[in-house]
Amino acid sequence: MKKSILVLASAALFLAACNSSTEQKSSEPAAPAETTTPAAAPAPAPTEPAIVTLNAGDDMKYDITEIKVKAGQTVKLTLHHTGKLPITGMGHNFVLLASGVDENEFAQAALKAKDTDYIPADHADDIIAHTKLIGGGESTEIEFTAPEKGTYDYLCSFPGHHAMMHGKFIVE
Ligand SMILES: [Cu+2]
Repeated sequence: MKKSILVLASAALFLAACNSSTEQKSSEPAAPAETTTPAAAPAPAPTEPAIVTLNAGDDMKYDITEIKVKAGQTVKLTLHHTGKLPITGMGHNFVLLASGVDENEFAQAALKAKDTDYIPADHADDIIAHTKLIGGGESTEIEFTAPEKGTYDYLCSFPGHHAMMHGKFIVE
């Protein structure tokens, strides 16, 4: 009886040893892969400017509704009015709103700012950058620095246009 217990015990020990050795083998991590990519360092602000060309015609639409740039990047944005209608009937601009600004509320305020081409002076803090208002056949260019990472709204603040003329300005 004693002998058989001993045999069992040693068998158990042997099994345990076997198990642990195979377990160790299977759980042993594979040879560490060569790390070819260096640890990610914060990217410096890009030195190349982002060139953005936005077209809008008499159909009251921007041709681009998503613009992507990098944080801190210089943005050179050109707005072309490809239509024929005059500024009084079909004026277009580009207004980039600050983070968290409600597009509808801003557009409402812009309605009352006819004297300043629908850029409401009392909402200056809501605006990161904007072009002047232009009519058919005209172009205008602005340059500004992209804000911090995030998604921002842009719109045309001419009365009645923003529902059709708006887009996302994505800073990566
Ligand atoms: Cu417009």
